[in-house]
Amino acid sequence: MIRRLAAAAAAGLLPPLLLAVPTFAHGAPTTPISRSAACAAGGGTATGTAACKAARAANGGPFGTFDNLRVPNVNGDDRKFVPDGKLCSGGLAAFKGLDLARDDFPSTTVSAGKTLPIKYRATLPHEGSFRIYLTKQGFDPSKKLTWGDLGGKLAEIKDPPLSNGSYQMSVKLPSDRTGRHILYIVWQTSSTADTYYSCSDLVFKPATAAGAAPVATKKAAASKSPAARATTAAAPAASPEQADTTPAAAEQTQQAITPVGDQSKVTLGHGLVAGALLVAAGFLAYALIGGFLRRRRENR
Ligand SMILES: [Cu+2]
Repeated sequence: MIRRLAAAAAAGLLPPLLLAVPTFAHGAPTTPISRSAACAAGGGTATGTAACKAARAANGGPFGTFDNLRVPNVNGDDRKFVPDGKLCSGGLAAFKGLDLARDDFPSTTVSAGKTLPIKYRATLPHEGSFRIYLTKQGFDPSKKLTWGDLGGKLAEIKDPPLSNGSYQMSVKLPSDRTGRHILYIVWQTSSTADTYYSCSDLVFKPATAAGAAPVATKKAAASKSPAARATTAAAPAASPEQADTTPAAAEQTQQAITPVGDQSKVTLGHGLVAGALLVAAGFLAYALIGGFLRRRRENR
């Protein structure tokens, strides 16, 4: 009888447990929009854009989830683990489409010399440090990103405040940049073995237009209705002002990404969570099999 109860409980518990597994998620920048947040599963705010379609095609298979671009046991030795030309994917096959050298990934319009706010979506928060790099002046977006393209660190920020499900940071952008660049963020966690990598495409406004608010994202336009998206695509000659979107629109696309909810309180490492789940799964399997065998015996 007890076994049967256990089996019934196990049958009821197993599906939610399995559903819980994909929430072993982690993080990626949404402001400025990262390639993974724009194109990969779960973020996917601009999957319909030509660049994201091309990235998926180049991937040759499904993307990993947007917040899961992580490499274990790097311990600060980024260049050893992430090869030149594969910086945007962290060298991971599940994200290799993000390494494409294209000048039309969803981007954020910014102003040289201004402060750039950064929101790093934390679907599962971890302790750690963010190292923030920017491509040097002269970067050629028609070539794949290499370590040599990046200048020194713009900033290193340890355990920034977490609010509304995102780590909130900011960096001062150099005043000499023009044209298209990539903001490269390395999140080396200290509460797990993982280091996260991301590319956020930036477009520096011409100097004459400087002074306006820096955060405006094309992805917001891309998240509109298919018709609106088509209009956007059909009018590439739009002025910088038209390409910009209001902060409110950018905020809406933030919210389109899976809410974090109570997980913002979770600080367990992946190993602990995975271990606990394994133990739970083992117990449930034992209970299920035990109940099954007992039922067979009773039926004889
Ligand atoms: Cu994580």
